Amino acid sequence: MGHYKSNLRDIEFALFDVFGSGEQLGGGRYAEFDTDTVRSILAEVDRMSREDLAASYTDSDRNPPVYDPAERSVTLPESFKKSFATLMDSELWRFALPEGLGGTPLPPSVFWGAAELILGSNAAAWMYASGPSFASVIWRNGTEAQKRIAELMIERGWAATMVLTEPDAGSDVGAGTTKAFPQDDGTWHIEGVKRFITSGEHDMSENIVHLVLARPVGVDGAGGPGTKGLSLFIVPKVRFDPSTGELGSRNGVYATNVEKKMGLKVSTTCELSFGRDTLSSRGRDSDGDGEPAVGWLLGDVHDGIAQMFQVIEYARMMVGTKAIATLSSGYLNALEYAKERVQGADLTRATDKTAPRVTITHHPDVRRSLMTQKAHAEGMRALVLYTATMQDRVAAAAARGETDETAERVNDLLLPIVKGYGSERSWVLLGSESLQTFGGSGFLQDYPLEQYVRDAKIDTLYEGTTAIQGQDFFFRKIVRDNGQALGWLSQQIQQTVDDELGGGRLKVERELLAKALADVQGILGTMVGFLMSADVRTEGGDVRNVYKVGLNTTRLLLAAGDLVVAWLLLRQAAVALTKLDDETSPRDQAFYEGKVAAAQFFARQVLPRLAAERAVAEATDNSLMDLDEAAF
Ligand code: ST9
Ligand code: FAD
Repeated sequence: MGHYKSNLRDIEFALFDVFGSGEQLGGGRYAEFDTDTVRSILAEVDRMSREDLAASYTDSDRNPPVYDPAERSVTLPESFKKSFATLMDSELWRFALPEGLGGTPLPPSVFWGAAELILGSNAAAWMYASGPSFASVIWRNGTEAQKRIAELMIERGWAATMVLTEPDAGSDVGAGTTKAFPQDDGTWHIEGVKRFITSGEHDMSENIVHLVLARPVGVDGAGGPGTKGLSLFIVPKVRFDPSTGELGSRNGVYATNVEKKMGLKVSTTCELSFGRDTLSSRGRDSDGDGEPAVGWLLGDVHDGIAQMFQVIEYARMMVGTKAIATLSSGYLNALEYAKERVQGADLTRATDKTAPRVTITHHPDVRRSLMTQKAHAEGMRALVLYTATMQDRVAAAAARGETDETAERVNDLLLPIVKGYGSERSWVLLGSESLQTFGGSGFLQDYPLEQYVRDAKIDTLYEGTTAIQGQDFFFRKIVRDNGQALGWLSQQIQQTVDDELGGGRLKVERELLAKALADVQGILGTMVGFLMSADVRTEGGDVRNVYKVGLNTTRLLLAAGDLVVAWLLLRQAAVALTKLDDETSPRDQAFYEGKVAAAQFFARQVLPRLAAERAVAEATDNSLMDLDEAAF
């Protein structure tokens, strides 16, 4: 048995029984997929993930990629190459491509349901498979000639990267100093050093197309300070004939280092050096040095950060899904272990030294831990899939030539929760609960948990740290949006309470949900008050009050995550209760009872903590900011 324990049953329940993803199938742009077809696709992705993709997960951690500094090349382990080839050969990536680029679009909610299976079994394979989806960004934004590059990327299976970070420009992307010099032939020469670039070098495709943010030099109206002065360039590893794709000479971009990491080791994290001067200043003299790094300006427009955010939004959804997928498998591994591990007597017979020993699932604290894991994993899965249903609405509107503004705004609002809350809760619970369930055995490499913990930590860091997600959530997704999306979502939650969803069985949970909604609104109201009091144009305004906002952005993000997860669990429980009214098989009955139990547990054990978070937020002062740094 491989490491990966999927939960296809719960994915299908959320998609088809709770969120109604099946209703859009069988007609319109999804005419070729009915629910049965989609269920069989999901079943095959599940099989492939558990068997073919999971097969190399451990081996490629123990035998990570090898970097050759002389050649500046990287060799990946054979086991991983096999998994990756299986994923690419499955052509699942076509489900995320537009039809014009050879895609067969599936509803985004179904796509992300399938994505969870791949990301839980071998997330690095998914990341190396980014070529087609990055091609679609080039296709959407590019000139006619660049659209051909997008087609070539797909035809020839080229890989791709997103290149933002520099040694002195991480969260602060706008501090980047990599430059782009215009050339007479319409191309650009890129010069600078980028850091931490995922899939920046490997030996699994003949070419890698880098999407690079750089600051144009000597161009009117472009190249100014900050993120708005950055433009996006297409920079291939190997130059090519733009009509046939036939490979030419090596371009001047090289992996000048590959990082040694805590986890996710098979995913290469590279320093990339671009351009003639950069390479010569590093004293390199092997073949290829002195070559410029030649690129093209995407769409021939200087709109780099907005274009790059099309990739980032997708990648933030991906990172949140990866984190949650790992927690789910961590929980199911822990559950299996707990059902078999015999240790200690039942607490009711603790003083009887002759009492029979029981499996640890009999111990209240282990049950508390298991239900904590289950409720979070299933609730956050619902969060991902609910967010994806907003993307379904966006796609459906686009197909009609319209826009669904509400769905766009709500999707934007939920993305930092998926990424920030999803990764924080998953990483912490994987260590504090899933690994813990194994006792000392969890610390060993005999079980996948120690690798899960190492591999999941990155999810709180890349694609914007949790702090950045919290700021994005408050300043951009709430304040700048004038609270429209949040207002809509709050109304949906309130509606669940008003409609008495779930009847008498969920009465207490609805009351707890209503209280939690008030607490989150209380935290938000307090923060908005701090923000307004920071406005120096108003009487008594003190700009330093904005610190009080910054002291609470992560708190608000996590509290909002708890609220939304509790709401979605409650909605799931209400559906489960109606199913339980009908005759069900023993297996289904256990599943539905588990859904109700998870919602009740989360509402009763997690939501009451939001009152304390609110009290902390309301008591915020600037003492921490007044403290001399020497006192830390
Ligand atoms: C990284 C990669 O970490 C990690 C993993 C890579 C994996 C790659 C593969 C993934 C895909 C695989 C797909 C495979 C599929 C295969 C299928 C197989 C079957 N939303 O607030 P301002 C824009 S990469 C939208 O002033 P500052 C917007 O244009 C590194 N847009 O920002 C805005 O203008 P306006 C990740 C947004 O103060 C402009 O930016 N690094 C958003 O200048 C300026 O906005 C990071 O994520 C948004 N939420 O800069 C950096 N926000 O306002 C984190 C901004 O006019 N740091 N824009 O609309 C930040 O995000 C900062 O907040 C900052 C601040 C840089 C944006
Ligand atoms: P810093 O920005 O220096 O942050 C340090 C700490 O300060 C963090 O806790 C952060 O939350 C906090 N902080 C910083 N600024 C603020 C602020 N304004 N307010 C509050 N707190 C703040 N980048 C790419 O471009 N492409 C990739 O493919 C890619 N892949 C990666 C893969 C790996 C394995 C890793 C480790 C990184 C990758 N990155 C990639 C870079 C990644 O996106 C950055 O590491 C991340 O954005 C954080 O930047 P930093 O590491 O410089 O940390």
